[in-house]
Amino acid sequence: MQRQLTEIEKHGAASGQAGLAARADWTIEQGWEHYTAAQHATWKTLFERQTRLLPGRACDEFVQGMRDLPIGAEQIPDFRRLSDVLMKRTGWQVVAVPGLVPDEVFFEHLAHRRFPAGHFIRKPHELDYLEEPDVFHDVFGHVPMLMNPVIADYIQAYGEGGLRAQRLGKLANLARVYWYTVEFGLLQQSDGLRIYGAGIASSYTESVFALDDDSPNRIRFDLERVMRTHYRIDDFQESYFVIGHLDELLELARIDFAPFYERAQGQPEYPPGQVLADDALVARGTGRYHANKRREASNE
Ligand code: HBI
Ligand code: FE
Repeated sequence: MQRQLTEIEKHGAASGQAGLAARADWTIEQGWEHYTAAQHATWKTLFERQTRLLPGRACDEFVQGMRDLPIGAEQIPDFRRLSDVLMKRTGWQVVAVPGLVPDEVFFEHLAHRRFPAGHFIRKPHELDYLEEPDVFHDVFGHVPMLMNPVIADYIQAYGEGGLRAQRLGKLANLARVYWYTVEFGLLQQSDGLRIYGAGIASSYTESVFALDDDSPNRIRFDLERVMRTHYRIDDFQESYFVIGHLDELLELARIDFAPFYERAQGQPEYPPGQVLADDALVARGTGRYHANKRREASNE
């Protein structure tokens, strides 16, 4: 949690400017009027290349959600306008935050159908990867899926489950489920494998890697397995978990995770790239991409 606090402090400090002091729930004004032409231009660059890439890669629900929202190339979206449309569809709102917020603040928002979105946009030299959620990741990646009633309920349930998991000391287990579904999930559609995770959908390079590269494992989603699997925040995932239908998430939103936490307790945990004997494999990866990275790192 050390890294996260550092990010929070950084953004807390950054948001201190221009009268954007955080409230108790960490929300701030988006300050839409204050975006510069250069910031809108960064959005446009990201929007256009991602919009060219995603047909045939993003799942149908993502495409539909995007189509129905006031999200376009020319400007960073105004959260008030997004919320008007979302509220009517699934009862969600988008609220502005300075960046990462503390876990319990994040869960509290989600449990009340408020999606905290970073109000800042990445710098032109970090178009391809940043660890903190900015407005492009949060709005382009997450908001279209929040137009879908299943995802809408699932993410609310995650917020409620997060508060419970914290009390039980099981946050690490729950966070992995969020990571491998909401952030990096793949969906097996009848016409092929598709992206539904926001971390992939908002990343140009990972949208290609997750679907086309032969390096990562693609493994059928299994709740207890995922709870025990570490993930990477610094690079592409070594394994992606595949659901057969979005309704599987509805099931996850309904069940009590406590017995799964019980079962995972004291069981071994797995590094991100490991394949297990009883995994249902969609595709076993070569592991080449990350093996090369590790080799380069050890030669330095
Ligand atoms: N804050 N703004 C923001 N966005 C996130 O995705 C986020 C966060 N705080 C905590 C957090 N995610 C995760 O570490 C929890 O889901 C466990
Ligand atoms: Fe995210």
